[in-house]
Amino acid sequence: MIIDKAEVIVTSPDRNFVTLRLTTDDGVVGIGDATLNGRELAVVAYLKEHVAPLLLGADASRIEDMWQFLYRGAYWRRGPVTMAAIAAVDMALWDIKGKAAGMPVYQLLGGASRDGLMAYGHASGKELPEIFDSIRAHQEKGFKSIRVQTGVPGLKAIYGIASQAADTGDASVRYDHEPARRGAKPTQEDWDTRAYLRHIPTVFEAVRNEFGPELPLLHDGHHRMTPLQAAKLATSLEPYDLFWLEDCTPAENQEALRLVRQHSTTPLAIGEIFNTVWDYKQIIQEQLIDYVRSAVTHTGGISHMKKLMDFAALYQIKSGFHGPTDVSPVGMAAAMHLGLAIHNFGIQEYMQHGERTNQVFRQTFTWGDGYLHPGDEPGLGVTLDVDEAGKYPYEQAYLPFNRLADGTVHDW
Ligand code: GCO
Ligand code: MG
Repeated sequence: MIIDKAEVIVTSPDRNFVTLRLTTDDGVVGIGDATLNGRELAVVAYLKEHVAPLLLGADASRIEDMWQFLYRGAYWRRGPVTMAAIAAVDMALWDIKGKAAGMPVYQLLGGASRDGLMAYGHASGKELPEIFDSIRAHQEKGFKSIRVQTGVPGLKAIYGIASQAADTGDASVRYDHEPARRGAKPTQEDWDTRAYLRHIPTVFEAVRNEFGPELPLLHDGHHRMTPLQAAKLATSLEPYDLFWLEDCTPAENQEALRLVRQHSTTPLAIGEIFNTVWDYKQIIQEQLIDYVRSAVTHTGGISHMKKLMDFAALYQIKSGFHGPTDVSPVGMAAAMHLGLAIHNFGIQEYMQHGERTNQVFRQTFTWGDGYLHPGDEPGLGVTLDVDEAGKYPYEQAYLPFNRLADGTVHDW
C-alpha cells in the first residue's frame, strides 16, 4: 500500500473539475475531488508542485497521519486552496482503503445510520409562474424538499436563477451548471437588498399557498445581508416555515449571527465557504446555526468533516452538505458516504450533474423517491474515465460578481 503515482487531472465536461488520482504499488487506485470553482488552477499547482512529491513513497493506509502531515507540515494553515488539496488526498486515501477492504467507505465510517439521504433540488424562476413550474418539475423528478430562488423586480440578473436549460432532455427542469461562466472576465450582476427584502416574503407566501404546508422549502441568501437585514428577512419568512435560510450574512463574522438568532426562529444553515472546524467554533458552541453547509471537498475531506460533525452533534446541529454542480461526482460521493454514516445527518443538496460529467465520472449512487444512496461498491464508488476526461480541456471560468446601482461592489 505504498503510493507510487499521484496524478492531477483537470477536465471540463460541463464545467471545470480537478481530480487527484493516486495509485499504490499493488495497483489500487483512489480518487479525490479538489475543485475550487473559479480558482481551479491554484489547487492544481498546490497539488502538483507541493503535495504530489510528498505523497510518492508514502503509506496509503495512514489516512489520519497524512492529514496531519499535510496540514501541520505546511506550517501555513487553513484557506480554500490548502484545504481543497488536503481534502482530495484524504478522499483518495479513503477510496483506496475501501477498495483494499472490499467495503464501501460508509461501512468503514461505522456503517449506515439510515436507509437513504433526503436530498433537496434547486427550483428557480424570474417570476411566480416559472417558479411554480420549476417546483413541479422537481417534484416529478422525485424531490421531496426544494430550494426556491426568485428574481427580484428591477434587478436584471441575480444569483440562483437558472440561465441555461439542462442537457437532461427535460427542458422544464433548468439547472445552472455554471455559475462559473466560461470567459476571460467575470460577468457582472446587480443587487438591491431593500428590493430583495420586500419581494421575498411575497414569493414564499405564494409558494406556500400553491403547494401547501408540508413541502420542505429552503432559501439561499448567499452572504448578501447585514446582520440586521438578515434578522428582518428571517423574521418575515417565519410564517412560511422554512426548512432553512442559508448564508444570511457573510458569516466570517461569526458573532453577527447572534442578532439574527435573537430575532427569529427560522433555522439557519451556514458554511459552504468555510474550510475548517475552527471557522465554526463559535457558531456551533453558541448554537447560532442549525445546519453545517460545508462541502467535503472544501473542508479538508472526510476525516476533518467527520470531526466537525461529531462536534456539531454535541449541540444538536445537523449536516446540510454543499452539493452544487461545482462539487464533482467524487466530492458528492464522499458527502453521501459520510452523510449515511453519521447520526446527525440533516439533508443533502443535490443539484445534479450534466450528462457529459456523468460520462467522465462513472458513478454507482442511486437516486429515487427523494433519497440518495452512495451504493455498495468498495471505496467511494466513482471511477474517472481518463480518456473521456481528456476530451474536455480546462477552460477559464469565473463566478459572477455584484455591483450596486452606484457601482459599489457587493457580495454575490
Ligand atoms: C449553493 C451554493 C452554490 C455556490 C457555488 C459557488 O448553495 O449551492 O451557494 O450555488 O454559489 O457553489 O461556486
Ligand atoms: Mg449556498
